[in-house]
Amino acid sequence: MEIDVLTLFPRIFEGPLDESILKRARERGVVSVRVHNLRDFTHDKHRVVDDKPYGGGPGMLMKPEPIFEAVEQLRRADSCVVLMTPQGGRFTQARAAAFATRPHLLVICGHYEGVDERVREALVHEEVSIGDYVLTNGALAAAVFVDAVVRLLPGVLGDDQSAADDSFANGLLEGPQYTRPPEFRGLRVPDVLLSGDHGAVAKWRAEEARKRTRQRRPDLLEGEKS
Ligand code: JD8
Repeated sequence: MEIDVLTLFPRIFEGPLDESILKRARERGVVSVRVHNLRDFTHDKHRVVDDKPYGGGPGMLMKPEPIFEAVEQLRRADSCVVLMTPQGGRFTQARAAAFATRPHLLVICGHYEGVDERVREALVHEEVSIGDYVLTNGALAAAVFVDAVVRLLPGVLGDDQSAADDSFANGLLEGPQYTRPPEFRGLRVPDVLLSGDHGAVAKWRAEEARKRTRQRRPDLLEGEKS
């Protein structure tokens, strides 16, 4: 997969993308991520990327020209152009899996109060919000988006951390998990996990996952009526 990201703050990406699983995926050539500074697509002396909203109001908008210039230069016939915005549909595991099948993602990070509407009308295929809280701009949202999509690409996760087991992939939260020692400060690991009985362990985990999901995220159980 190839991913191009357009932002006014390229450095926000460099940290997250250069660590751990994403770093390995890039080194292995599973994904190629290029981060572009939108200012590099201006032509004026002061490299201006924002302007005042018509009709008045607080703050500034991203002006259309640099975004059009960048997208027209970077997009291909098979691109999916994504805009990070609080007005987008909620990003879910199912949407991450759908994006993971695309050969090329071109991700536009909003900044300031947002982007000129003609960017949406003419360039954007999908608008995505990562959740119902307010961020200062779209760059961190885009880093979250890229992380969630890339880890689903074939060959990124090892067998021992397969994406199929994830919370949300199976629609349930993970239950309690323990590692050694069997007793720590008087707190014991449940006997069933030490029993060596794989059937009993699987049954216990399934029950605990369901219990935790019912208590904390009953919305995830909607439609199967518990
Ligand atoms: C893009 C500008 C900030 C938006 C004034 C301060 C996503 N889940 C999410 N929450 N917030 C964003 C997001 C916020 C953004 C931009 C994404 C561009 N801002 C502005 C309008 C109101 N604030 C997001 N994805």
